[in-house]
Amino acid sequence: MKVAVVGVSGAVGQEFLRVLAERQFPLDELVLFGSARSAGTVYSFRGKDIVVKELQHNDDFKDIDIALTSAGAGISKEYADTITKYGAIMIDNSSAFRMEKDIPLVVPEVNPTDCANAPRRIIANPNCTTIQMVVAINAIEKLSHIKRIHVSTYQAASGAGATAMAELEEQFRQVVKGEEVTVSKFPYQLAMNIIPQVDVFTDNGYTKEEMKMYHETRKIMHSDVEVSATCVRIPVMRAHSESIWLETEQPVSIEDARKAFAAAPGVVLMDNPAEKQYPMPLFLSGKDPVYVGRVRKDISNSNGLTFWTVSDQINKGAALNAVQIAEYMIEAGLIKK
Ligand code: 2RA
Repeated sequence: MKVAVVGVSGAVGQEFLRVLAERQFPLDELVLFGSARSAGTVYSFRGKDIVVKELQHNDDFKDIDIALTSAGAGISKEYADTITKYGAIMIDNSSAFRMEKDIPLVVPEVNPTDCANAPRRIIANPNCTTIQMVVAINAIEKLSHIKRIHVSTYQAASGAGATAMAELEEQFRQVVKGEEVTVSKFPYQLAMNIIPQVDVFTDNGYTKEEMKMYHETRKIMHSDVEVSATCVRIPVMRAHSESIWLETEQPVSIEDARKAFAAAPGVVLMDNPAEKQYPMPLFLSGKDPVYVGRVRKDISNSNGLTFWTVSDQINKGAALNAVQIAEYMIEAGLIKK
């Protein structure tokens, strides 16, 4: 099994290396691709040094079985044919193909069998906020169909990349020293602040990030669920948090909801308010699961349920989900080992 990572120098690209090694992914050879700037960089994988190759339109992907790509939508669109034309399966973390009708958008805990319908040999990895939410709400959907969701996200700096994480750290240092704060990756200073904008605004007043949660959730869940999101950037490094309110067709008891969360694949229930036990990003960065807490019935709607989730944006929100798609496809015989 020959695997390629495209965009290896980015935060998600580096997380691919960590996840592939940690999960002892069944690969015989790993090939790393990057921009002209990162070509020549050496990364170590399973004790072996691998030199980054410049991504080019050539036959470098001839013997590749799986390509994990996270280099931005433009690169994914430009290189999709070059990557897949010899038969490689491209699992793409960018937003390039997520809403294409003939490209499955997959969260393995929710809709793994969609991988079987990939005529272009491309599988799209959903947006981090969508992955986190659908892993959690899938537990409730199994109890009663979810008709409506309101979600507020509290998104870490990592979503804007490694340089954004470094900038937030620098901003905190500058604030402490009383220096002028550097602002470049975000619209405003993020340290000691929150910014109610992630990505650009669309005509309806929602941002592209918020509309991703609407469209992607409906595609993954094969559902007519109505989703209204407010996506907010907060001064946290790596893990996203989400406050989710949902309305189901039939009432769901708090006991049944908790039981469903506790049994749900990819979910850890962390819900003991009396002991101040609930998910917090500071302590859950780097972990695999989606953590769920603050589960309660909506006091204003007998079919309403509300809860809180935390999950690592770079791990389950990107690299881990993509690798789990590859693992599923191997297990299901959709990719030959
Ligand atoms: C963000 N979800 O958090 C977006 C892109 N990763 O910025």
